[in-house]
Amino acid sequence: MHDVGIALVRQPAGCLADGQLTHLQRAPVDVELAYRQHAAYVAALTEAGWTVREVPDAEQFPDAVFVEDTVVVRGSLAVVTRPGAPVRRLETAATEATVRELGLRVRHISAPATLDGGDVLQAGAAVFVGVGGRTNEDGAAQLSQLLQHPVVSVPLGPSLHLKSAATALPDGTVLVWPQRLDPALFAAARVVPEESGCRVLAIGGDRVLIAASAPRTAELVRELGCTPVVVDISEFEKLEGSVTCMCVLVPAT
Ligand code: CIR
Repeated sequence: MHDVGIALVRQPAGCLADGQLTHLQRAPVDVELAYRQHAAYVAALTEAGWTVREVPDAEQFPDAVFVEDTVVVRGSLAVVTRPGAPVRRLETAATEATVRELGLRVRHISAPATLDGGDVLQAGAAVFVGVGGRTNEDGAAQLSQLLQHPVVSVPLGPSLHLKSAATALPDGTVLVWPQRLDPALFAAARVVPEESGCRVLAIGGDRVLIAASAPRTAELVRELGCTPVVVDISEFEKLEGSVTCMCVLVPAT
């Protein structure tokens, strides 16, 4: 398998079970199982050709494993975020150091703006930003300015992040969970039957990472001509995480 780029990941912390919760009730987390699930998730990325690069110093941050929220990468530019949850803001320092080591240009979202990477959906040339949850209008406007690219603001209903309700297949088709978001917001959309099923991650070629909790969507993805790569991330789902948020893909140019 040829090198398709770098995948940033971050180890789950021993205190993972203390992560932020917004919509779910706290449930017991099996941290040992979480480590194993994370290792299998990383192996799926490696198998797809990604060179895995670990962002260090995760141990003190329960939500550090959800590294996607700390940076938005587009081309050679890395926009270090200002997470909407104040307790997550210190997570960005190690991410910034890592993207600098990779040689990416670094810019920052600055106060009073807030922006979580989980609210930024890049589908083909389009950039959608979910606002009203962790990300505010200032965050969307700053991102647009830093990327020098228009962004489409999407008002969020009761979703943690935009990508809790909509993510994209390799051809740009957006899988939408219609109970949370209007599919008509997107030019090409498919509704999916399961909450976790709208959260897919295109990992190169026709491969699509998808959670084991979304078997019906995995079938749909197959019917649409993609190859579902199924990973069990049950322990991270208890903390409102998904397949999209545990890595940041930096495609080779
Ligand atoms: C949080 O509430 O910040 C974490 N417990 C979950 C973050 C998940 N991130 C994502 O979907 N992008």
